[in-house]
Amino acid sequence: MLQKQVAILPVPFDWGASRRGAAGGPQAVILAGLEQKLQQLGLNYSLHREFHLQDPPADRRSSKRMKHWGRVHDMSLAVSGEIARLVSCGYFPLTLGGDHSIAMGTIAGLTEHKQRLGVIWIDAHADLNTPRTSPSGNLHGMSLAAGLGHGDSRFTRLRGFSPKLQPGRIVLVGARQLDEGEKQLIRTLGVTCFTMQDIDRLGMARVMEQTIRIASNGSDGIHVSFDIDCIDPGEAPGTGTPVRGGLSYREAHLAMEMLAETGAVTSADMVEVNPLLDPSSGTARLAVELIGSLLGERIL
Ligand code: Z70
Ligand code: MN
Ligand code: MN
Ligand code: MN
Repeated sequence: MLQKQVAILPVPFDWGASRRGAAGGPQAVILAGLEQKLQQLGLNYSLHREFHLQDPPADRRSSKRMKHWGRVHDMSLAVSGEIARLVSCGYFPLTLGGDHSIAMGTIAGLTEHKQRLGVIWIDAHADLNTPRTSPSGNLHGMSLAAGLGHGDSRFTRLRGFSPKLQPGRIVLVGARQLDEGEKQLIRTLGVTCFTMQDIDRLGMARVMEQTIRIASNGSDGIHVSFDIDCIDPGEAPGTGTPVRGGLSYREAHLAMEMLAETGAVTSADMVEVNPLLDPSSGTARLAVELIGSLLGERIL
């Protein structure tokens, strides 16, 4: 069972994506019963509602290749500072997005203290674009690349250092929609990527055994960055870029349970929950359940 106190950090931000709405993710996940879940599990937690983002109504810093980069930059800096503080106080930071650009902030804050962080990126996408390769200019598709030192220096050098991550300790799980530049970066850097095809062939259990071995090899912590669009849209419709052929409910829970059993996970993001696209709030409830499994909930 998790020893540390969980610090829930809501980051209601969606300027990194093409559709609005993921900014409602933190509130949706909290309303769907996140606190009750942590209480059931007997975990100590704190909800950091006092953390507020400055988001000026007229911030025009934006370009075709990096849309709304000004807002994304200010958010990343604020999130990274708060995450660095939470880590130094000994918390397990649980960041609620928001779109996946918020991970630039969490990774920058975490790696200020952990220079050998393993990262497990569970996502239909790789988020390994750079401003040069991105077909969309959306920064939520560039967050993992930035952590690895690829992209615009305003993001790669957040908090003054780059690269923040080593490719040998990064594992992607559930990928099924990759852009050309992302495929190239995966190959040239040697990042491990378990696609949906790998999961079909090997089964989720073997994929996760290998994932955990790779991410924890010589690492000083494991960060799980969970994009809800990894799940099949039939199960999780409330997300901005649904892609068919995703993880089943059971595969996703198994992955989280196996991660919990390692006792090596030190932080997590839950991102891209968009309540506007799922009025039934089933997607937010699923996010709560999956967080429960990641934090040690067991069937028996
Ligand atoms: C595409 C891009 C993306 C999340 C979509 C999509 C990126 N590769 N990431 N949804 N979470 O625009 O870069
Ligand atoms: Mn700025
Ligand atoms: Mn993503
Ligand atoms: Mn995604």
